[in-house]
Amino acid sequence: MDIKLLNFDIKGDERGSLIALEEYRNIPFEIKRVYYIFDTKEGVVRGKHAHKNLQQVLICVKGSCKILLDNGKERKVITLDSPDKGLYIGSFVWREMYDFSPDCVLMVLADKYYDEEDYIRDYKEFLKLAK
Ligand code: T46
Repeated sequence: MDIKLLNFDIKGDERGSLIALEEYRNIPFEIKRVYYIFDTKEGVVRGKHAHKNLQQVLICVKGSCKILLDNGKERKVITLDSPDKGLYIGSFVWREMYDFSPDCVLMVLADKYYDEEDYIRDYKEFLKLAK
């Protein structure tokens, strides 16, 4: 499955903590877009799609959530619960985000601008394309 867990260095001192994200250093691509998901309501499941050609890194900068990942052959669940953890997701990986804590802020870095044409939103279609 085209996923990878990333661990970011925390620059901490007596004032608190800081994490820096840099393209081609600790983020393995050029960063074209950043978005964040917050205020997610209880019981909500987001995502439920895959991408044809998109690399992303998901970071829970506050709170926690779970990510179900599926490449058509196997499924994994990753918990994101710390701002020093990143989840890299490549193309043709179905993802569902759920179990959001009320304070969750899920930040996502992407290597492409938003393009609705890149989404595979039908699971049966995904299974055909992921073969
Ligand atoms: C992904 C997971 C992790 C934009 O206008 N620009 C954007 O860059 C994005 C990401 C979304 N939108 C609009 C499209 C929809 O009207 O925002 C609305 C919500 O998007 P969506 O339903 O796709 O959100 P999620 O949380 O289901 O999925 C998002 C990303 O779309 C997706 O690429 O991998 O987060």
